[in-house]
Amino acid sequence: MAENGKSATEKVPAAAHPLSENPTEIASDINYHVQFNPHFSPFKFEPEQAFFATAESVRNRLIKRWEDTFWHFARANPKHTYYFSMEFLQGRALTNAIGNLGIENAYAEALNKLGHELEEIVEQEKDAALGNGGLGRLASCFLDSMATLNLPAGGYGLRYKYGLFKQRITKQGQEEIAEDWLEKFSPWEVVRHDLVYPVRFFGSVEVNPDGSRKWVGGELVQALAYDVPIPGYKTKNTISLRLWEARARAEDFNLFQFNDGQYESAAQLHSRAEQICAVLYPGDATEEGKLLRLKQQFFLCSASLQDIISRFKNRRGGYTWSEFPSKVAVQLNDTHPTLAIPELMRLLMDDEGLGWDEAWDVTTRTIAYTNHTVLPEALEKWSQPVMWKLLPRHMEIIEEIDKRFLAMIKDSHPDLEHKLPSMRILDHNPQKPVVRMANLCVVSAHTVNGVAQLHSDILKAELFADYVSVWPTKFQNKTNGITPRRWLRFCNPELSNIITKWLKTDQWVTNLDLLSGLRKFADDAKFQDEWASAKMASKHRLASYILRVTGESIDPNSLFDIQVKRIHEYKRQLLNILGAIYRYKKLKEMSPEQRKNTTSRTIMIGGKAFATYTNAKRIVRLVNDVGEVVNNDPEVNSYLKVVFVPNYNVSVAEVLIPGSELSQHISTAGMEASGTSNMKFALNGCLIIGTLDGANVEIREEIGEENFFLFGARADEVPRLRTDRENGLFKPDPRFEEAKEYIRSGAFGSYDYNPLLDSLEGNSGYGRGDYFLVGHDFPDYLDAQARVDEAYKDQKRWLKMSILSTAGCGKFSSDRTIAQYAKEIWNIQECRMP
Ligand code: HBZ
Repeated sequence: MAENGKSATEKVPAAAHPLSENPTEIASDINYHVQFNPHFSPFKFEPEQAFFATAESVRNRLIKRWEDTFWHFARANPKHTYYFSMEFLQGRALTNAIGNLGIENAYAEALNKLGHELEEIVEQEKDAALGNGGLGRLASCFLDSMATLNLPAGGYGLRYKYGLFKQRITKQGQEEIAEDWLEKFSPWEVVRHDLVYPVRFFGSVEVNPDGSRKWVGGELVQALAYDVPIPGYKTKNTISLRLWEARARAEDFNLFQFNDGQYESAAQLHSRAEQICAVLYPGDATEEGKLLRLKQQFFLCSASLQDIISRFKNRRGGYTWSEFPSKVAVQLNDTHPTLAIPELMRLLMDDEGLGWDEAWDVTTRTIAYTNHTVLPEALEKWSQPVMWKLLPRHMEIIEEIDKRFLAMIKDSHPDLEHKLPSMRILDHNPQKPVVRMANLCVVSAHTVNGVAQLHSDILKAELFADYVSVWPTKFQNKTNGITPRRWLRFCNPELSNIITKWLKTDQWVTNLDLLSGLRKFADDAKFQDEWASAKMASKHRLASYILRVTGESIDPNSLFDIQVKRIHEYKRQLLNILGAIYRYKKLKEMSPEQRKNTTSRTIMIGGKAFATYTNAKRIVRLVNDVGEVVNNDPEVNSYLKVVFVPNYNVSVAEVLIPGSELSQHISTAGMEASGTSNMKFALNGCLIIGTLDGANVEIREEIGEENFFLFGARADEVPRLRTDRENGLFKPDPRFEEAKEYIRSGAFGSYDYNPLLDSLEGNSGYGRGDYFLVGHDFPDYLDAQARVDEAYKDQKRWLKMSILSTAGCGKFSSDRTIAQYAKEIWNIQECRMP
């Protein structure tokens, strides 16, 4: 900021900004970008060129609001939240930006004048897939809500060159291809050449003459800021997602070696810096892979904290460190950014000269932690030797936190002393000494939250139970939410228009509770008709999409049944496909007359399997193999189709969800922390078949149990069922055996599915014993599916259930979630631009 607190653009009257909403002027602005901001050869104005020029034109509008928001926050000087996340699954930005600015029609008309269709131009944009699943998409929904609620808040992440891989389906199943979202460039990001911070790795710790300690030597890389604007809906507030890129310094390029012909070693430090932001989740089977992941996490934490501290020190009116927590809130999106804890301690003590107690007070009042999983294999544990090597000073600090925690428990909670081996941060197991990141978070954060009520209850009763008596008020629940802008208003314009028409207001877009006003029309024949046509329009769009990407033609009059999410055994895509196999077998056994009485279904399954997760990849292949047989079976294929939707990502979801009628959220109870696609589907009038898991529980409460197809064991029954099974007490249902046997018979090709089927057999053992209870829940699942078939035959009843699903989704707006974080964890207030 300049000394008088004004920006350069405030002092000098800005040149006329191309902010007109007149389509002719917008068209000329787009033309201007084609001509004077060229990225392609002249005279080319294909959809791709039109996309980049349109995006740049839209971005310029955002830049003005963005800068104004920045100065508004700087002047008002409110407390600010920083959301630290290794993932942001932003998807495409164009529709969202013009939608939030309320200028869709003007841009559509402008593009028409230039010979293009907006719908087609929008499709040119590559998804920013800097995330892997629910956790990353949640972060992006949260940014949208923070901006819309005018909160002083923003996100920090990494600018991965290759985001989540692109999935190609071949006869062998899934193939991974690098996703080069930056192949050309991103029209949305702005590089801040003035925001560069040094980040160090390795080295050693030295003692200063006064006894204080400092971290010296090692490898130095630079973090360079790239900002992405996040516009709020119907507000001028535009906040930032700041993504760091790792760079080596020019002086690290060894010119001497290069001139000597040693090209690779000359650029060694450059290539090591580039590795840091090369890919999201590099494989971590090797030691190098683990080290790289840890480097990524530290790089995010260190750069972001240096940036926050620099802003804090430069703010108006000076500062004292004890005030820091009343100006800064840091939210850790799972344990991936846990190193923010020792890094903040280090910066405060070693760079700013605070003592331990003062630094600890500031750190613990600043940082809060969200847990997204109870799966033991997903709870991060870093090897102590690796940590000592990469971050020696941080390990000293972590040791001290651990030591003080032990002393505190021995002193004030002696009854818990026997629990210390599992409660403490450092696990000194001589075979495998590790740092338990979740424990470090629980000990250091002022608040720990789960992401749905059931999940938060499980955290308190199981995973973090021992800590509850130490800090009874530390644990909270914040049920996840989704942004109604992207996930209804923009992805489903037909349904949105009907909702606005019948509610006589579009205020539901920012006050989703208003959807409950639709309940009174649930039986209205006219309303049901309109609802059905909107659904049909989306089903047609989905059918064309499926035809385009798979070559499979599906019937919009069949029931569209969808399960899309990361492929994981606990999410039980296997239960779904076994159900489909059983259905196919029964259809084959029926007479043509009997088949006519069945409900025709199109089962769509999509999702990516982590490259090294073998069973998940077998599931992908099985779905494809089943589809190959079923879809080409003329006896049956007008009653059943099974389609694997390739390369599931945010923009594919935006086509699938509006066209869905039934969606499957069928995880083993207690294992899905929340789920968020369940909310997206229900919001779009799709019925759910599901277990009592994660947010399903609350969705069912909100929309009414009669509108939810429930089945399966409950979370509190799961441990007993597993023990029963270990004791040989499980009696499989014959239908389950029949479905598995059908696969073994070779009905779906010769690929060896035994390793996958074996996981469902036996009573215990690694990869055996049906840990996820597919066999136990199978009969109940089939019964629930039979109830679905019956319900679908009565379209009036089905439409009513569909309307009531949407009407009950008010609670699941991320605006509600973020308002709760703001009030109950961050203590921040809105700061709206006039
Ligand atoms: O976070 C998901 C949960 O599985 C889901 O239930 C919840 O709705 C969502 C948002 O709260 N968790 C993830 O997506 N987790 C990861 O993607 C992940 C990534 C890297 C890891 C571990 C987990 O090392």
